[in-house]
This record gives sequence, structure tokens and C-alpha cells, in this order.
Amino acid sequence: VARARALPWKARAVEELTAARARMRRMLEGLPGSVLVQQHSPLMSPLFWDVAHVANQEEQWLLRALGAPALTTADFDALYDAFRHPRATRCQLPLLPPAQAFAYAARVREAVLEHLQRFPEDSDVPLLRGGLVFGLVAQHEQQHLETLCATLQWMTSHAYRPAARPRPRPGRAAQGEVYLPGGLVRLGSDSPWAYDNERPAHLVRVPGFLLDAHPVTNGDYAVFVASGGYEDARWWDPQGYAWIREQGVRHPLFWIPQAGGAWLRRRFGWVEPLPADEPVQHVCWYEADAYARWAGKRLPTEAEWERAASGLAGASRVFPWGDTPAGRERANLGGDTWGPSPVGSYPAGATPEGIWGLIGDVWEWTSSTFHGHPGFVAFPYREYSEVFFGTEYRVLKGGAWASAPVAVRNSFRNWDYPIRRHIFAGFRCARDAR
Ligand code: AVJ
Ligand code: FE
Repeated sequence: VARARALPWKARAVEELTAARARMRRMLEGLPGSVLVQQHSPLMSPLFWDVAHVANQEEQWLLRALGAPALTTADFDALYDAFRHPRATRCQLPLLPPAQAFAYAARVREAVLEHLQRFPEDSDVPLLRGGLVFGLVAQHEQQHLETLCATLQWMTSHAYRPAARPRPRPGRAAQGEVYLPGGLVRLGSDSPWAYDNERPAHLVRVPGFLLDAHPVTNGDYAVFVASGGYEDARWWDPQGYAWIREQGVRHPLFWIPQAGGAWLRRRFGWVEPLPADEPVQHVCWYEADAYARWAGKRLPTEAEWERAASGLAGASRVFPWGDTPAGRERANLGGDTWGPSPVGSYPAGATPEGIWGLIGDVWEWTSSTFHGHPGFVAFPYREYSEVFFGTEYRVLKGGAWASAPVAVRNSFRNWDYPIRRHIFAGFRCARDAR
């Protein structure tokens, strides 16, 4: 059955791998070697580690696992094994210097494109069904490019100012909240390019609830800050309150307070006035949770978020607007805008029920912790998802401006600790229907 309906995945695989590498080049070309090898934050790898890590994963999955000769050895793999060395100590390893890291990535890619020719579209090698291992590797590279964006945002040693693609002018912005009727919702995905943590697709009953039409904006969030929200324990999860007190956190990361209550923000290598109409980003889960409580609301669950994006089970969508992949008119994705767009900028990306901006701009924190869906099976390795399951991580949905379309869909799941603020994350609020 799968064979009869096999998609032409080879062309898509080549296209996605090529797009990812072109983006890597755009992001990193022109940066001096000294900046590529530098530790910009203890939370991040040096930039040149990610380059060779991406290439080494590609070698392992698209060459060695598919029967092509190895280009490197097991001790080389160990240097680029994310589980072997914490990010903060990777710059002490005998890593490939930047020029050699780029050359290794190019050599792997050349061999991959050549090796791909050996396989037919309907290959019955399990890793190639629907091109799935190519899908994973293309998404993996793009996810690391988003991580590189986060590293570049930490970087203060070099005035990084990439050319940004212009964003659309905001149109009519629907306001307030929308009541979403309850019912059966199809969560997750069985698509060959879905990650193990999205599988299997399954039905869940979600009660009716109210959801904000837009993510919370900088302007909204600044009211919470100005009204003393960070000094009032009533709004905070006790652990979050203890953490912000201990760390001296008083506003989102990269915001810079000005006399008279105005705000600036640092964006990569420049400082600019804080735009009130963009979704707030660089808030942690505790900050999102506190704002929601202050506003008399709460964060949506992951199931509620997916209910809003996909609709009810009878007419489930892959994206908020339908099943066609995101174009520029639907969502701010792919990294070339270098920031979120004002809310209301993508009317063509809204759901039929009037929820805007679910995909792109900023990741959205949910109240849910990260667990496997019922029937979860680790694939292709436990360290992608399974080792993170538990109550320590919160799920984020929808992708950010720095996420690539290939790695964003209603079922896609991201996760992080509730204290993490450097990722491109914001949130929207929900409320019980009474
Ligand atoms: C899904 C963003 C949490 O960076 O830890 C990259 C993605 N996994 N390489 C991460 C990932 C393996 C992952 N996140
Ligand atoms: Fe990785």
C-alpha cells in the first residue's frame, strides 16, 4: 500500500538538504574564525562545533547506516556526540578548525548526493521508507541552524548584523479571545518525516476552551513588568519566583530598561527600541506562566494548542490553514527575517476559527510536560526524544521565525527547561470556558 502511494521523496530530500546548507553558509560566511571557535554562552556550543556535528550526524545516518563507506572513525564521532560532552566544555576538545569543519561537511554532502543515486524511490530499506532518514537529517541540520541563531544572539564580541528579508505590513489584527468548541482531536502524526515524539497519531477528547487570537505582545508584557509583576509572588510558580529572585530577573532577556519606562532591546549586534506590536520573545516558561496568571488566564495545554491548530478530528489539518506547506504569506519562518513580525501580519496563516500566528514568529510555551504519545517507539535512537521524557521539560509548539518550514507542523514538538530564556519563545494565553 505504502509503495503504491510512494511520494517522490528523493527530489525533496535533495532540495531540503541543499536549502539547509545554503542557509548555513548565509549565516556564517564572513564571521572571523576567532568568533566561530569562541564560547559565546555556557549554554551554547561554539559555532564551529555545530557545523561538524551536523555533518557527522549526516555521515552516520545517510552514509554509514545506508551502507556507504565511513569517512571518519568512532573517536571522531565521540567529539561531536552531544551526550558525551556538555556544551560549555566542547571548545576544549581537539575539534576540526573552522575551515576543516566546513570542508568535512562539504565532503559528506558530496558523498551523500552520490550515494542517494543507488536507491530507488520505492526502496524497501526501512530507513528509506518515504525518505524518512533524509527527512530527519534535513530537519536536524535546520534545527541546529536555529540553535546557531540563538548562539549569535548571545554573541557580543562581534557586531553581527545580517541582511534581513523585509516583513509584510501588519493587516487587520483580530483582537481578544476565541471560543473553541471541544471534541475529539487528532494529535501527533504518522507522516514519514515526523519525529518519533510525534508518533503515533491518536485521538484525544479536548473540552471547549477560550484561546487568545494572538500571542502576547511586547506591549502587553511591558504592562505586566511596569505594574510590578516581577515583584509579586502571587503570580508565580514558587520555584519560578525563587529562581527570578536569586537570578535578579526583572524583565525578558535582552530587554534594556530606559529612564521613564521605555524599553530598548538588543538584537544580535544592534540595539533598537522595543516594538510594542511584536510577540514577546526571550521569556522562560515561568515568566509566561506568571503573566497568564496575572491576566486571569493560563497557558494552553499542548492538546489545546494542537486542537486550535488542527481543528477537530473529522477535518484535521497539518497546518493551521490547511495541508499546504507554509509560504511567506502564511508564516514567518526560515530565519531570513531575523525576528518576529507584528501580530496580525499573516491573515492567510490564521485558522478558520480566527486563531492567528500559531506557526512561525515565536515558539509558544504550553503548560504540558514532555512525554511520549501512547504507543511511542524510539526512532532512530533513544537520545533524540525518549531520554528527555518526564516532568523536567515543558513542550513548545509552532516554531519561530528561526525555524525552517521543513521542521514545523502542528504536530511538531519542541521542549526545554522552564528557566530557558534564550530560545525564540513567547506564548499565548487560554482560559476555561464557564
Ligand atoms: C528539539 C531543540 C530540544 O537541540 O536539543 C538537535 C534538537 N536534537 N540535535 C536540541 C536536536 C539533536 C533538540 N531540541
Ligand atoms: Fe544535534
